[in-house]
Amino acid sequence: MKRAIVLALASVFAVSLSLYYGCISNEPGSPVGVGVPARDGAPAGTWTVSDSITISGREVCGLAYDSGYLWVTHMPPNGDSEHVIISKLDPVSHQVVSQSREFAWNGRGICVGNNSLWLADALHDVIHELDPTTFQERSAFSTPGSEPCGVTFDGVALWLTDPWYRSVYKLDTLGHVISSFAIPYEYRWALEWDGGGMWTTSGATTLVFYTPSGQMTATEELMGLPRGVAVLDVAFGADKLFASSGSSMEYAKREKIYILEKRPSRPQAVRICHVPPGNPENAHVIVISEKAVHAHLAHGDCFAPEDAIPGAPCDCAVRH
Ligand SMILES: [Ca+2]
Repeated sequence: MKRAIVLALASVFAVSLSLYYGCISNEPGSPVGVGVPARDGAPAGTWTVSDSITISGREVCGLAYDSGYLWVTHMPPNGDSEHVIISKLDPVSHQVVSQSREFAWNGRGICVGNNSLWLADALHDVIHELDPTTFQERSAFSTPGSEPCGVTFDGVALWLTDPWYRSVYKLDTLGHVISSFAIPYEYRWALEWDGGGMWTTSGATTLVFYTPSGQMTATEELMGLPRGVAVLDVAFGADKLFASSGSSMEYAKREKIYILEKRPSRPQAVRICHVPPGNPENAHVIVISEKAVHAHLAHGDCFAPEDAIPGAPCDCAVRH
């Protein structure tokens, strides 16, 4: 998947979050933009909204994807954060396959691992381990911080983001802290393992990739989300990205799971004044891929005006 380089963001969401979002009770500070290099070898592209799933009358919080199904934590509207339900959804048909009873928890992040569901409960500051078939609680342990949000599983260990404590923790499945790294107190609610590291939110519609040692190595912007949406949690699956939103003042946006697909970015066509080696009088305009620009400039070509006609004579001594 791609890691576009992005400079973020807007700041209005921070205010509306604390007022209108039940899943997140603490108010984040001003968001900080980050612009960091893309991960090596990552294909370019842009996550763009292609569809959405609605859970009527509920605010969608945590998201996880496993074996073709989406696991969703959701709450009643208007800031009620003590009545979470977990739904297992088919993201293709949008049908609910199974659903838990209501728990008196502030259910935020959710993930699947070791054949259990793990749910971050920000009311009791614990992670609950549940049977994914019966939704019976198997165990629970206290979290090291006080605002457990996103939780994800790397195949062996759990990772937990706690924006209030400004930390991401690596935990074993008994809750012992293996390691941690620092994060800013801005938007770091989401957590989703992806190969050698994890994505979290770093802005209203921006994701940032952290290595397990806490280095930010990529950012991505999520495109096409309705105005006012701030992404709460994300899940990857079936070449799609699923995103929940809780910050919008418009309730309908908080009922949605947005489905985004990666659109490959096409290289831009660039007009160049091509100077044939040894034959500068024959310089003429050509159209090339932006990827080839460097090589052309290196042998004496120059940029042509954007409206230059291909084939027309040109002169690199003239400044365009
Ligand atoms: Ca997630």
